Amino acid sequence: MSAIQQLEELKTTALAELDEIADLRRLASWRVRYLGKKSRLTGILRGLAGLSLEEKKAVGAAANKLKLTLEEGFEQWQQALRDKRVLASTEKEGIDISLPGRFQPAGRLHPVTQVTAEINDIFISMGFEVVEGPEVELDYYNFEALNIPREHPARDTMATLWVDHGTDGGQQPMLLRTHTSPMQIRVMEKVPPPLRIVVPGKVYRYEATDATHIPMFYQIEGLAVDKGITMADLKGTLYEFARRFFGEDRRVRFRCDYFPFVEPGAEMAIECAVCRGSGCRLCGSSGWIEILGAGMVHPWVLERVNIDPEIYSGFAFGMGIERIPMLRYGVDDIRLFYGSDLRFLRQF
Ligand code: 2U9
Repeated sequence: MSAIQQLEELKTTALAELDEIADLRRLASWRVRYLGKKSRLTGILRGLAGLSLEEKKAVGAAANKLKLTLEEGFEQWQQALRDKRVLASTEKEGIDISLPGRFQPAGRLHPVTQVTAEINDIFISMGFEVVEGPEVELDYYNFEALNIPREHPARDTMATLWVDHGTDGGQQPMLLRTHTSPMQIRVMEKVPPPLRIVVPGKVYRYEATDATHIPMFYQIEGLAVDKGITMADLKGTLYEFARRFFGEDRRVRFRCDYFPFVEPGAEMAIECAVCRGSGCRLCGSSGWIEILGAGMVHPWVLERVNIDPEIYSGFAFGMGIERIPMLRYGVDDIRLFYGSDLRFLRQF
């Protein structure tokens, strides 16, 4: 029998046998028998060396073709047997694999978290570092060190939530911070200038709740202290922030304001996106929306943390965070952010 005939016969018997196999163990021994090192096929392929060039070509091609056919047959049969085994076991266990899976909803970042990260990134790109601090604070850091002494009228406007046990072991009243500024004091006490930091975080006020007021909200404040810092640096930094966050074409307005911890103090407003300055309901017909307060750090504040105001100066700013997504997305009630209504939160 010629080698070609032998290969033909091998194909017929191997495939007929494969057809009869019903389990994976027998399939494995079939593979050894027909494709293994000691199989007829391997023998024929090894014997090619002794054949004439003509025969080598013909037999070689036929043997390789058969090898491929058998390998494919093996793979297909193996898959079929595996599928059968899965089906049999799911049937036995009563599992319906045609049922659709349970929906796993993907989480997302809260809109206030998203906006905070965006604001942080803008200031990081301008050389600021992000720091965070305690929410339960000493009276000293929240008021005293910020030039707000006990008898100062600003204490009345800062509706404060005092912590019940009230002291840090007897001396100091404690409170929920009314702004993130106490952290800037803590940093200045420890780190010598030059300093550039932003402090995002929760702040608390004892206030009645309505569409624009809640007892806990987020703030981000910034502080830069160095030699030769001027109001021009403050304006340049905040203009750049406004351009990056609200867009190139938004006009910005600076006006004087008063805060006990800065001198001079200022407020920054952006042009109203709805009316572009002509006046509407959103901006209270002024055409401008106030977004932050700022100023040059009061020399008394610097002195208290042992930074010489004759050598160093600094600027600071602060803004409420929720107002920003409210303006951007046209949300008219701040309470929606904390109502845990997923129909609202999923939109961001
Ligand atoms: C230090 C010195 C100065 C931070 C400042 C404001 C002005 C301000 C308000 C905006 C809306 C708070 O969320 S809000 O109610 N903040 O207007 N914040 S200057 O000045 C500082 C901070 C720390 C040591």
